[in-house]
Parts: sequence; C-alpha cells; structure tokens
Amino acid sequence: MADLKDRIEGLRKAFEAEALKVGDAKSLEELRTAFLGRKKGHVTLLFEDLKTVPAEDKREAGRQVNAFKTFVQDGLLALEGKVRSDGRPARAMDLTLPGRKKYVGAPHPLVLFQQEIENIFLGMGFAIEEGPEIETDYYNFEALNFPPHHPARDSWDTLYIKDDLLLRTHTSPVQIRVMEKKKPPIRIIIPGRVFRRETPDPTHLPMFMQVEGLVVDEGATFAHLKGTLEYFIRALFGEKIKVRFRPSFFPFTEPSAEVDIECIVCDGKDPSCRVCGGTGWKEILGSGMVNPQVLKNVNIDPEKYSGWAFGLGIDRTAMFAYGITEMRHFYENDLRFLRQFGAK
Ligand code: 2NL
Repeated sequence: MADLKDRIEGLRKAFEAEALKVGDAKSLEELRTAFLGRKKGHVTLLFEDLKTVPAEDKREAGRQVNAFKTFVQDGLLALEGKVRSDGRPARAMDLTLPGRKKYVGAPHPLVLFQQEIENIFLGMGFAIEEGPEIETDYYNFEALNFPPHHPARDSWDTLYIKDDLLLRTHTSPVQIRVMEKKKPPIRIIIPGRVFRRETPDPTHLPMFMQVEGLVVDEGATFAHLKGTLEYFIRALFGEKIKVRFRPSFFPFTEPSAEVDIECIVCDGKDPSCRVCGGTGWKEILGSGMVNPQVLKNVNIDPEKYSGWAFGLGIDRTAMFAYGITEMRHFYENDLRFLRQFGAK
C-alpha cells in the first residue's frame, strides 16, 4: 500500500512537471498518451497493478488510483483550454466579432393600455387611487350592498384565504375605503389586479386587471355618467365609434347600465365573428348610479349627494383593441408577443 501511494505521488509530480511544458496540441496529446494511453499509460498500469493488491487493501488502493485518474483528466482538460489544434493560445481576442447586444426592458402591453386609460381620465380631472389586493368580506361585498350569504356573491367566484379574508374580486373595495376617508366631491379611478375562481381559457384567467371609476358629488346624474363614458370611449377607440347603453343589474348601482361598442374586429359585418359572436356589438363597461345604501354605508348622506360608477376589464378591452384572441399571451412573457408592443 505504502508502495502504491509513493508511486502515485511520484507520478503526480511528474504530471505537473510535464504539464508546465505543454504549449501546443502535439505535446498535450503526448502527455495524454503517457498517462492515459491504453497499453502503457501510467494510470492504465496502476489499474493493472491493482489486481495484485491483497483483498483487504483493495478498496483503499482503488480509491487512490481513481482519484489520481480524475486528477490527470482534470489537468488535461484545463490544458485543452490553453492550446488549440492550430497551436495558437485559445484566449486570443477575435476583434472581428460583433459586439453583444444589450436588451433593455420595455413597458408591458397591459401597462401601456392602462396608462392610456389613466391619461384620458386624468385629463378630465380624475385622481388615481390604489388599495390592497387582500380584502375582508365587508369591503369586497357587504359595504357594496351584497347581503350576507346572498346568492349574488356566487357569481363573483371568490377565492378565499380564510373565513373573512379573500382576494378582491373587483377594485370596488378601494372606492369604499376612499369614501370612508374623504368627503365629496370625489372623482377617482382605481386600476389594479383582481382575482376570481376561474379555470383558465382564452378569455378567462383567475387573475386579471380592472379599472373602476367613481364620482360622488352634489347633483351628479346619469347624464354625467353617459357623457363621461362616451367621451372616454371615443378618446380610446376614435370619434366615430358607435356606442349604446343597455339596462343591467348590479347590487351596488341602481339603475345600472352596460355599455356596448360596435365590433371593430368585423365592423359588425361578420355573422360568425369570433369576437362579437355575430351581434355586431361588444360589451366593454358596466356602470350605474351608486346605490344610496352604499353611500349610507360610508356615512355619505344620499339626500345631499349622489354618485355614479363604472368598471371595465383592462385585459378584455386590450384584447378587443388589439385583436388578440388569447388572454394568456399577456402573462406568458413570450418575447415574440411582447416585441409587437415595443419590447426589443
Ligand atoms: C363590470 C361592472 C361596475 C361599479 C363597477 C361601483 C363601485 C362602488 C359603488 C358602485 Cl364603490 N359601483 N363600481 C359599478 C358598476 C359596474 O363594474 O362589469 N366590471 C367589469
């Protein structure tokens, strides 16, 4: 055993000395053959000699020979990096190579679209507010006039964290929080992420973006709602777009209306249009006069003040505006998609 150890030590020194002299591919190959050559390589001979080592020493001897083989292989690999087949050192600089392109970030298409919406409302004197994504039942439902256990809650497909803690299903709770703190006049929009228990498909995701708006003032009327939303839609989709208001229902507004615009994908002309289903119209907004009960819940006197509000899905509307038929594109960060919106 001691004998084998000494031999390996001697070979290690010899390898190190020879390695220093390697300057080209030929001398590297010679060194490889001297140590790993299949017939007379030093390492190969060590393995041959293992056969004569007594059984009780075999394990330790084998370990040492294997360790030496690894040492030689690593050494040869390192030398390979220093020489090339043409004998020139590998680290020569190639001054003809083009420079590396640096990629810089770009705003996400949904961020750009959200900013477009924000700028239209900022121009009309609205302020932007934000609030928590985790909410209590009170702010997400009860203050908005959803009675406890009322079936209307079911259609909001809520994701619960525990009994009284949930992921907000709309940004309305932020409006409740603002009305609790500030006195009218209030003119705000609230963009943000909202969450619903949905199975993902091309037009539904468990997380998406919404912007809601709220005006509370003395003498705020449905005419203001109509005029403001029409102005907004024309600023976003162009002066000529057709707009219609349809009666609807929400627990937090009365009366309520949904807003449709003419289908810009088929111009209202394709009976089998995938986007408008052949109706020629696309729903883009829900809206209504704030239910007086909601004002009472935040201690605003409904005899003195009235309010109107609206909600719109940012993802859905961006899909419509850009003719995208798959919502998941917005969240997969595929550069082939993002580059179409300015990412490099
Ligand atoms: C939709 C419908 C809407 C509101 C949101 C609202 C908020 C408060 C009081 C009253 Cl605090 N209303 N928000 C009103 C009507 C519709 O959204 O379809 N969203 C995508």
